[in-house]
Amino acid sequence: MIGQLEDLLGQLDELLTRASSELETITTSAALEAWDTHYLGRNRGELKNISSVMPKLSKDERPVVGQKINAVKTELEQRLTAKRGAMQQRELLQAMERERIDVTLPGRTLPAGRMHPLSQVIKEVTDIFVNMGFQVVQGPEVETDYYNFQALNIPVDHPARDMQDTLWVSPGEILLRTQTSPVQIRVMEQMRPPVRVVAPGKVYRNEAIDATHEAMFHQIEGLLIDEYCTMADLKGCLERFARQMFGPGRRVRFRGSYFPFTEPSAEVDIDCPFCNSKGCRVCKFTGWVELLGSGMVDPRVLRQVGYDPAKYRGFAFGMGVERIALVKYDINEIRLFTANDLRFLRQF
Ligand code: 2NM
Repeated sequence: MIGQLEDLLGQLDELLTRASSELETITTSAALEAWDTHYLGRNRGELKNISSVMPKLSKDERPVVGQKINAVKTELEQRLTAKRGAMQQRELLQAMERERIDVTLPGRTLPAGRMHPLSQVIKEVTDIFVNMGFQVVQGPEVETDYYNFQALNIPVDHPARDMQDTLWVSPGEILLRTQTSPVQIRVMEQMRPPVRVVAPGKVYRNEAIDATHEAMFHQIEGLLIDEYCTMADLKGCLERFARQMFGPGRRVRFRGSYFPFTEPSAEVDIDCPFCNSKGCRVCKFTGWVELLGSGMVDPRVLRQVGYDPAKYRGFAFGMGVERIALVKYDINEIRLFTANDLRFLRQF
């Protein structure tokens, strides 16, 4: 039937025209996929619906309609592919425009942290001793009575125990170390001479807190043990430390003192770096500033750790880190170190 054939071919032409012009108006990918399903869908697509009449056609008509269907299908598929490409290209350009970065804008400065002034002082001090051959050691902050007192020749009834107002964890047994010397005892127990160590760390005392005293502060203690070691070695070593830390021109004074763990003992002063000994607040008008305590390790301490005092001798020293920092930076309030006020910390 010629009429039916022409009708079918007409429908296919109309479909091509309508689908093509609708495709032109599409702007979203959702609409594009809907269009694809509507016209080219395998299930109920318009083209598929028209194809369903094929079995009813005659042998001669079938190839004519078949070719036409294929031509329309190919044409629509090509247009769809082209449209997809164009839309993807447009979306890419839009995304690039949206995400454009102005590389000429100035960068944002990242906030930079810095070392705490006490950490700086600890590093400076330990570096000086490391350069003289000492190694840095650490130990527990919670100690036993033995390591903190007894091994250091401070017996149970010794007045130093009252002086040092200990913070006890379990009274008479466990305590917060009042100095870093227990670290040195542990080191001597574990190694044979020669020994050259510095032990920086936190120490604790049951103090009345004021501008120059806190319950927690930092100490650096040092210890050298060898077969031949005299007071002259102690003086040379500590004089060298004082001048590297506070300037090559510093005068260094050794003043006789007393510690239970050293004999003889000496305190080391430097001429006041703020007034050159003319007298000021830092040196309390004495011209001298106290730097550290020191002495030749008492033979009783050596014997306690199993060293033969007839063969070995050594010197030891200890300094308060906060004290050194207060002098070095001319600060009059120790609590600033733990207040975490950035206006203070940023000055170092
Ligand atoms: C000081 C002063 C003098 C000292 C002694 C020892 C040890 F463990 F070897 F006996 N360590 N630290 C010492 C000596 C500490 O601080 C003012």
